[in-house]
Amino acid sequence: MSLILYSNPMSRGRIAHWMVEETGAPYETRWVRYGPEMNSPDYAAINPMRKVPVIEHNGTIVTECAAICLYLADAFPEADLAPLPDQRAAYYRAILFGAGPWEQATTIQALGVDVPVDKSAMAGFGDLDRTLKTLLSLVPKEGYLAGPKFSAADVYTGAQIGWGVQFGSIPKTPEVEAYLARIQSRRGFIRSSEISNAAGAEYGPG
Ligand SMILES: N[C@@H](CCC(=O)N[C@@H](CS)C(=O)NCC(=O)O)C(=O)O
Repeated sequence: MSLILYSNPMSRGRIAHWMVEETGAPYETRWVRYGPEMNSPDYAAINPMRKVPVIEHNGTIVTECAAICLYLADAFPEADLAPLPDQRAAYYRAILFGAGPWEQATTIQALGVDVPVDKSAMAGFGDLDRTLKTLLSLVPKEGYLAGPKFSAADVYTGAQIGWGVQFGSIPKTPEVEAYLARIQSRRGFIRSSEISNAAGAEYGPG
């Protein structure tokens, strides 16, 4: 069994790193520096997007944080990171809402681009206000995004919620705060954050 994580400590790779830790499987981390290393032909052969993260599991390459989380949950069923297949409605919705509408809305906001009101029907996320309200409606009072058990949805979309609070795009309501405390007290989150924080100075954007 081989599991390799290609990441940068100052990147969305932290999501994949947390997920890898949650599987409990042994893995190797290969830090990839921004700039020439990420744009090299060798790395482009691994991910033609020239971005991190990537995982390589027994020779199979998976890119895209959301796909990595979904893939690892299925590849390591013993880690119990996905609901049963017939109980995955909230699980898929939470992950794909985070990867689609929420990512788009926050990217557009960070770039300072305004979607004209008469064009919001064309935008998958509609508008930021609607997307934020919908995301907040997914945050449970108790338990987790996909039900009573922690799952890959809490890694992927939970990480997005954590960053949203950190960078001010999501309000720190009591529910959000309590939810983040539940997921961020996990050993996998703490360990992956410690490893990335320690590597940040050497491999971060500088
Ligand atoms: N959709 C991708 C986004 C990955 C991404 O944008 N990664 C950034 C770091 S957070 C990156 O590698 N940027 C380097 C570059 O584009 O040169 C995912 O979810 O994995």
